[in-house]
Amino acid sequence: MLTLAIIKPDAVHNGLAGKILAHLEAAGFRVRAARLVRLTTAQAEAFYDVHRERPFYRPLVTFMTSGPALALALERADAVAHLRQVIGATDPAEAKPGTVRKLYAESKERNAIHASDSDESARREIAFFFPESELRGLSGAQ
Ligand code: 3AN
Repeated sequence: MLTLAIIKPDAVHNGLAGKILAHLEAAGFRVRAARLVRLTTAQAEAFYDVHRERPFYRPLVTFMTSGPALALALERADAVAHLRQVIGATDPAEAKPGTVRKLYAESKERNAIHASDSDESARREIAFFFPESELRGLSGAQ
């Protein structure tokens, strides 16, 4: 099974990408595809389209386009649910000890990492960053 993570611009800017990736690998995830991306406004708007009506949508798009981010296709049994546990709650103040967001996030918006919230989202979000040709042969990708 695959899921998508994005190490967000705050974490990349703060030099935490390597530590977060090591954390994910130690949690049993294997990197199956990776890309450092600088999202355009149109791309960030499309990626977060479900939040279009929310008050935090515009600041979120601005933040996600503010610098490079690291998109990762990660493989593990029960990948989606497990990654959500490993990253912790959206707000680092509410995240459990030892989670990525508790350890590395600055705030509810600048919260270090994104993870897909369902298998359907994972398929859509992986396709958003990685062409099928790069994922061919990866279990769960098709
Ligand atoms: P998660 O990333 O935990 O799945 P979502 O999908 O509800 O959270 O929200 C997407 C992103 O929008 C979050 N990662 C966070 O950066 C931002 N966000 C969510 N809720 C808020 C909020 N109340 N204030 C500011 N930013 C928020």
